Amino acid sequence: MARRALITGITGQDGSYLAELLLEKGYEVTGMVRRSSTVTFERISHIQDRLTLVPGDLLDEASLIEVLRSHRPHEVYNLAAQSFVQTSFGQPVLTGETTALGVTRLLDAIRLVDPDIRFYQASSSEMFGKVVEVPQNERTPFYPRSPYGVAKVYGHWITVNYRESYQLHATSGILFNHESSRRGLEFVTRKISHGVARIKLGLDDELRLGNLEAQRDWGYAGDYVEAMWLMLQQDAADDYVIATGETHSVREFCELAFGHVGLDYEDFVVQDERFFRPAEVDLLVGDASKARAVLGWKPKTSFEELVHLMVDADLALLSDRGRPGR
Ligand code: NAP
Ligand code: F7E
Repeated sequence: MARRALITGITGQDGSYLAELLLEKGYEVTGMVRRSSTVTFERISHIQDRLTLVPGDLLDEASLIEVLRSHRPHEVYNLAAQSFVQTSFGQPVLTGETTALGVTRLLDAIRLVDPDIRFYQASSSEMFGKVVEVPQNERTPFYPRSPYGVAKVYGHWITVNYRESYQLHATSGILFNHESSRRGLEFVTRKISHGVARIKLGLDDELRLGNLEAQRDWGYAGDYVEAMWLMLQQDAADDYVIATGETHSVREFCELAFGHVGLDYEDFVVQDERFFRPAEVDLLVGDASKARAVLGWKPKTSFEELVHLMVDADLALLSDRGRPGR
């Protein structure tokens, strides 16, 4: 019998890669999608006929219970969230309702419908925020710097709490930034790769950004969804950091991305106050040695390869040759 998986957030970047991976592994994949006035299936349109899409929303517990009752998944991957840090400053309550309390609603639905379900929570390096040690591992204390980060800390601890209180197989994957050609246009990496392509093709003549000195541990989303799956195949649920172990600044990302098409970023990048945050996360770099030892996971895509694949994909997209790429 095929294993059944439910993915919340299937229309997002990670949801689309995870759905591809689980289909390859022979899973029956159900994706929960929320109501919207326009179609949001662009990232999954190439696999849509192999998926079952069901309505539901992390803000509505009854819808979660109904999805679990009617599809009876063995594994639930909770990828849905209000995931943009900048928006969380302007919409802190919505962010808390979705990204924090949404996790409890889903865990409670699992407890009621089928406590044998294995659960994955999409936790984040944003929980480390103003870091208290470098690099960050599973034991590093949290110090979030945005309503998003605060909400993810809640999501992390409620996952641990349901594991310990009700013996659920509930795992928290603490993933550092991971990117791809399917990244939302508002996140800095995609904003840069898309901006570079627009400038190269003569569609724009500048790129407005915020803090160029922020440093992140950037990996490739396709590599990271494999870690999510591996976590749910372990006998015992646990917490894992997933990262490359390298850190680079936004400035370095710009330098490589513009350089890839023969341009100098300093000729095009303009700093704009609008893109600075009330509180910043200056430096993130993860230590994924536990994931390597226990899961046998390591990243396959280098920083340079990531930057190049994103710029190439946006050039192809804007030159009208675009496909859902890697
Ligand atoms: P994303 O592209 O922003 O996708 C977010 C998904 O959540 C979308 O499918 C969105 O649906 C859905 N969603 C939002 N609010 C919802 C609600 N109330 N009910 C149901 N679904 C809702 O995010 P991502 O980059 O794939 O990230 C996946 C998860 O990992 C998120 O939880 C994120 O916070 C976390 N995370 C991401 C990273 C990263 O670097 N990418 C790192 C660590 C953790 P619509 O299409 O309808 O908007
Ligand atoms: O910002 C700086 C910005 O929005 C990265 C989410 O997936 O990863 C993501 O959160 C850095 C920040 O991602 C612009 O100030 C400069 O320091 O791409 P970002 P994020 O905030 O790190 C974590 C792990 C998550 O969990 C989140 O869901 O880049 N930056 N100039 C800019 N950022 C943006 N967005 N736009 C700019 O113009």
